[in-house]
Amino acid sequence: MSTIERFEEPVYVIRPFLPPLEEFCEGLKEIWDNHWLTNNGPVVQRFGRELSNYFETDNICLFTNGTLALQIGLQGMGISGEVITTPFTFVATTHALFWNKIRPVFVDIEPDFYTLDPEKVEAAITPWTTAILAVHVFGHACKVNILADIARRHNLKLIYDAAHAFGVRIGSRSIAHFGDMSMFSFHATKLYHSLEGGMLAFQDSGLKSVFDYLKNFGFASEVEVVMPGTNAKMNETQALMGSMVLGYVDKLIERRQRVTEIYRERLDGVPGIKLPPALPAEVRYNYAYMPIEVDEKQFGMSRNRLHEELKTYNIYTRRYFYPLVCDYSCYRSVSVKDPLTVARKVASRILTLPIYYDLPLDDVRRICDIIIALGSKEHDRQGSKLVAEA
Ligand code: T4K
Repeated sequence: MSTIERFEEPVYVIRPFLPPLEEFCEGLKEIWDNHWLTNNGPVVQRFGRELSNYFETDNICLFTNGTLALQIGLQGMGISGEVITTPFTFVATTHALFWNKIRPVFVDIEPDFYTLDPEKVEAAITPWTTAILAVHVFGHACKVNILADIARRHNLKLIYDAAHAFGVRIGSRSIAHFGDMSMFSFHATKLYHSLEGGMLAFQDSGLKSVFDYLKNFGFASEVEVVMPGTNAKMNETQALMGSMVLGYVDKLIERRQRVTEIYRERLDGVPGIKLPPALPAEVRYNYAYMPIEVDEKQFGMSRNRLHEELKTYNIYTRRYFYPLVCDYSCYRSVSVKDPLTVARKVASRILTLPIYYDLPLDDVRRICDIIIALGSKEHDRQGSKLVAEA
């Protein structure tokens, strides 16, 4: 263990990709020249067209962040009553429901990819259910066909929190084309970002004007406000960054794939470390996160201890997503009927490892070696303790 050195600089779970500064400064000149900073300026409009091309649909709408996008999306679609959703997500998924006075009905996830378990979804439908809000967590595509079938049979809207799923494709189509609506986050911590930002992609083109009103105070003209909207507009600087990062996104995904391969090669077979299985062949993955599960008994130490021990090596992993959303104090009063057996187990074991574009591949190997050594050291320690006790 002593031979593996601590990282001199902190290694965080992510590090945002930034285009060359000169490129960004060059782009800023246009904004300076325009003296147009927000409120659907020319850079936002151009960025919208670029994203339409990327996602192969005109039915998109840009926002200042993903949370407001989802909140407004739910409101614009008129979702109410109960919505079946996952507790294994970032808290913003549930917050968006609550801001719309919608009751979340938490059901379990499936153990391989941590997405909503369709069987549990179907069992939780009541006369008050209006929609399913599923999350492509870590960029893992949900079981889109099965969920679509359930939604169709029960006349429910199918909405995806696709915050992690930029660049994911299923077969020949972008993941944005599945379900009635999908929300993408362009937050700095995402593989693709616009500093902060969010986007809705939707099937019903009639929703476009509703979302546009809702994100801009409901203004239809200088003298007409048609609905009580809010302010959730993307600004020109966000759009500039988003536009630039879009030019690199294939490279970013490619590089993350390489990082993931090294993690998988190195950690596969390590006792007590579980990696997600390969995704179905028709899914083009984006390598958004690098989740592992830690089995305390087999690995030798708990997930929480590994998380702490890694900090002593200057490695800052994250326990995405622990605690489950329903266990946060603000949601503890929500009645949860499903025992959430899988979600609870996963939340107690999950650890997301550093993954980002400029993470040197040797650093990835070193992170793996440190994890492996920590587990073996603990096994040795426990072994000696057992021998001593005997
Ligand atoms: N739905 C889902 C499923 C989501 O995951 C999210 C957001 C949303 C909805 C909402 O979308 P947005 O409204 O955010 O667009 C982070 C992000 O803030 C959040 O966007 C993201 N999910 C969530 C999974 O992760 P934190 O609280 O973990 O972030 P923070 O500040 O601790 O950053 C994580 C690490 O990243 C830090 O340890 C250091 C590094 N970092 C962070 C920032 C902001 C940098 O190196 N540079 C930076 O600029 O929530």
